[in-house]
Amino acid sequence: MRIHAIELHRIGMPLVRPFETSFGVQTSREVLLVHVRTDVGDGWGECVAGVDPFYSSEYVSAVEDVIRSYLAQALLAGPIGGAAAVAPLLRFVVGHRMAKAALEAAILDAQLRADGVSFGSHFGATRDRVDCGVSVGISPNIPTLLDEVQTYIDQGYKRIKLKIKPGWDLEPVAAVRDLLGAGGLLQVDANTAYTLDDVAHLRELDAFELLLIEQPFVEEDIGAHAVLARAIETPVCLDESIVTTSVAVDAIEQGATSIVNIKAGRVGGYLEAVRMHGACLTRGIPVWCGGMLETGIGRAANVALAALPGFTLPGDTSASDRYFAEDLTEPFVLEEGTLPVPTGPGTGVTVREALVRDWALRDPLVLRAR
Ligand code: SMG
Ligand code: MG
Repeated sequence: MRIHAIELHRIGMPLVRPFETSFGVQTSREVLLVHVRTDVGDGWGECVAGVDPFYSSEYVSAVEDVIRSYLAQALLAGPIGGAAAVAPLLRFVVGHRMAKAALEAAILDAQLRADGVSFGSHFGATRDRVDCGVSVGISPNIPTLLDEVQTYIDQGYKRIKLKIKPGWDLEPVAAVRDLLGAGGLLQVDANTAYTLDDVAHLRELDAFELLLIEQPFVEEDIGAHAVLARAIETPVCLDESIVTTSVAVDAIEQGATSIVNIKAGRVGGYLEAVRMHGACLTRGIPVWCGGMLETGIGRAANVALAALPGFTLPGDTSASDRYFAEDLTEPFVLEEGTLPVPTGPGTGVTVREALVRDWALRDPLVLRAR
């Protein structure tokens, strides 16, 4: 495959409601899209990096810069062996996995569209619909939180995830457990807001029969999560810490994570995510598909990934209307708590290029071989 051009589009999309986590409040999604033009056709990829380096060290402007300054030329210089060749070609740059993942996704989309193969078949999907959970931000107060959760229950979501932080944990979790009743699937995500000093406090979450607690400590402190996992009954699940398959295997072996949140952007691409799924499946470790407020482009690929057999827990694969009044592709609509796995070639969705233009925050950056 020969890549003629890599176009970087920066789009702003308002969120239907603010999304608050332990590290900040977001009211819009500023997203970087990669459009590749190749000799076999076009492809689109979405970058999961946020506008600020708060969830991860990567952020949109850094992604744009590393693609422009380093990554693009490695792909434009000559013919490449398809999407599988992208990660090896980009290994000379340390880290920057979200940037690499977006490039790989766009190239994979172009390749699979040309081959007439869907992301799901290429990954090894074994289901045609996936169970969906929803991530619920930190609320101004408990009644507002319960109203929001009730809306999602009414819509049919199969699992609720609550964002927590010190000062917003036991009380909201108790209230939502009451609302859901004993059998309702409930989990929490701290986005690194706690430290080992909080172990006794976090142990109090054991009373609420949670599916898991996600990433209580900073990403580098995998050993601290192993300490917590020994001290509490609630399963510990790593998100931010898990940046490669070998890190995942190491964290599993240390007892730091008994469930893994897989996000393709965080691990450098869907192909690495599929490898990570395989490593977890072999070890009997359940996985679920994380989310990064994706537009329909990233959501389509996530739903395909979540259809693999080891994804046994509902993912943060909510419907388009959880975040956006209008999506960049045909919308993903929840049906009985599930979303359909796209079956068309590539991501299987069509990018509404007029919207990409309407919502552009600046002119696209077009990169060609030097
Ligand atoms: O796409 O529904 C989604 C977002 C799910 O909570 C979610 N993601 O740590 O898992 C996580 C967060 C990271 C994004 S916060 C900007
Ligand atoms: Mg998380």
